[in-house]
Amino acid sequence: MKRVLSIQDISCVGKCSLTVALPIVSAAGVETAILPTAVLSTHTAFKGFTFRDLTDDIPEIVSHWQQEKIRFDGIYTGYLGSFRQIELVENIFAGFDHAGMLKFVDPAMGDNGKLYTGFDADFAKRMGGLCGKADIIVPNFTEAAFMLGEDFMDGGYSASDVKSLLKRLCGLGCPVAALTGVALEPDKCGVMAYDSRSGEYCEYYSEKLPVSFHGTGDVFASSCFAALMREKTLPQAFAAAVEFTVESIRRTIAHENHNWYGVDFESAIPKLLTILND
Ligand code: PXL
Repeated sequence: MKRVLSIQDISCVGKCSLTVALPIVSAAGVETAILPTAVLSTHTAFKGFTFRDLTDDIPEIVSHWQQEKIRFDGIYTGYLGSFRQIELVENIFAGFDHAGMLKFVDPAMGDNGKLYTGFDADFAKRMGGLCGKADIIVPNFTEAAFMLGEDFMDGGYSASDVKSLLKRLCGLGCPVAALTGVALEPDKCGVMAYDSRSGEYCEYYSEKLPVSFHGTGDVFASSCFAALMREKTLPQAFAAAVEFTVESIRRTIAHENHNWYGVDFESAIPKLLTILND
């Protein structure tokens, strides 16, 4: 069985980051070690959340793993809370790297043209530096714009606008960049990616639902990463992740009193497994 590491916060309530990554990647049949970077009472869209920073624990945890000669087949990072945490993640990438270890970075920092509470433009640029050390990155348009220091493309973009944005994202240094939340037609939404090694683009779209929920980026990233660890190709992984994310949103809005803070990915897990076992 493959063993991977996911580095992000624990938002105790909120269905994002590790409470999404751990169940999804584990259910996919991949051993999932975690490195929690902070413990929050909820994610940052709630008011009055608590935040316990765990940055100072990270070096000791990592050095214990190194003593134990723990090896990871992939590392998936999501929400990171500070410049120092980004630097520590870069050290972890370098310290555990070996041929074939997949470094997957979701620069989870914002959505709908805005950065989440606590982040600013300098932090986004620094996250762009981490993206340069990844094998694959999966930003949305907001994160892409802030990392590149560009204006947010709020709809009205063409396929060639997205293609050139993807090339600029690969210019950060990663061989593959995938942009999420791409909607080139009114009722379709999905992902477009560029592999700078082959010069090829790939894309996958599904139904665009007229709602927006927190945590969908984490559901997408976790399932995409899990699919890649299950040896799926990039196009297969994007298809699996888009369909799983859309199914999770569909199931959420089917409940009359659904959560506002996260999606019902749990009951969609059997669907993900069917896709992955195909
Ligand atoms: O879903 C991304 C995410 C992760 N972690 C925390 C967040 C968010 C989004 O708001 O607040 C703490």
